[in-house]
Amino acid sequence: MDLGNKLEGTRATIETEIESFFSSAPPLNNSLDFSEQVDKFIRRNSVASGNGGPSRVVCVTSGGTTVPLEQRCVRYIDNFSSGHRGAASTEYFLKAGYAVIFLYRRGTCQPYCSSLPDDPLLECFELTDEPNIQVRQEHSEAVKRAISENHAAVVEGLLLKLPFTTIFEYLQMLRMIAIPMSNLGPNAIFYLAAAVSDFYVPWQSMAEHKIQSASGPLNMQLAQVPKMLSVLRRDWAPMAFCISFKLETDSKILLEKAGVALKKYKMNMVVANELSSRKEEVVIVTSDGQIPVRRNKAAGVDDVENPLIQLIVERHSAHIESSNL
Ligand code: 9Z3
Repeated sequence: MDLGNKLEGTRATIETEIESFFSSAPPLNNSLDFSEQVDKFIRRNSVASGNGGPSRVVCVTSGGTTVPLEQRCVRYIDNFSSGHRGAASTEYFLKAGYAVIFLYRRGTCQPYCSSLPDDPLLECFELTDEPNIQVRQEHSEAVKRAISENHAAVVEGLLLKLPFTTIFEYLQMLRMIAIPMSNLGPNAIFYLAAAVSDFYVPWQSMAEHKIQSASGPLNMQLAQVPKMLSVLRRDWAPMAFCISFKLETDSKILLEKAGVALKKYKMNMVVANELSSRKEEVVIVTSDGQIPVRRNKAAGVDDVENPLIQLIVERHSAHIESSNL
């Protein structure tokens, strides 16, 4: 078999796996409503922006996907991600003039909430003369800022928040966002910070009811989740600026694996991060080299997402210019 035929064969296998993933996944509960919201948001943000320039829209994915072990799910496998990266990045993209589709795991960090106490509702408010409540003095500035910034973004139609839980929901939603976003051509960004499951139990081979412990030790075979990055790039949104993330716990293999992902999935950038240092440093891997990006408290840069998004915005501008030549 020559190389051309072999590549064709691999591509056909991946396509079959992807097709079977989607056709066997439990359908989204509210898929019509979801599509309408997404289409409306993209249409609204595809007209020229206030400064006359083209509107830019970014889909930020955030948080980890779950893999249910039972159809009536009692147990699931989870993927680590607090959602901090996605939430903070969303704030910086909004600040840079982007409209943001924030596809996030239910219950993970939200934009503008990082300065609130961990348990915002109970910690932020106090009872005054019943039935009134008020924001506690010590939290009032942070709460006011969070409410007004979030409100402004939502009311101006620049922030659309869409929650997922399972790998089935996440990938169906990503596809339903990516296809209409392709109308934005090079003005669209995919910033794929969600921690996506690599292995799953196909719906049709999953137990319907709670797996019984009386049956003894559990043996399960997990199937591989088909890699959607290649179809995202090739079929769903071919002109978009695509940024994926590579997470490892072993720093020795991190950059090499990020480089492989960059080429294999034809990403514009891969952001490489190690679990323990992810809040301090990331390395942006591109076809013309590696750029370390660090949090630098001394220089007043309080998180790594601030310089990261600045750099992405610059590179995205260059991508738009070169696509328009
Ligand atoms: C990341 O690497 C994110 O930066 C983190 C952010 C999940 C580490 P936190 O949410 O952490 O702020 O707590 N996300 C991508 C992880 C991932 O699943 N990447 C896949 C891989 O490494 C490629 S799509 O194979």
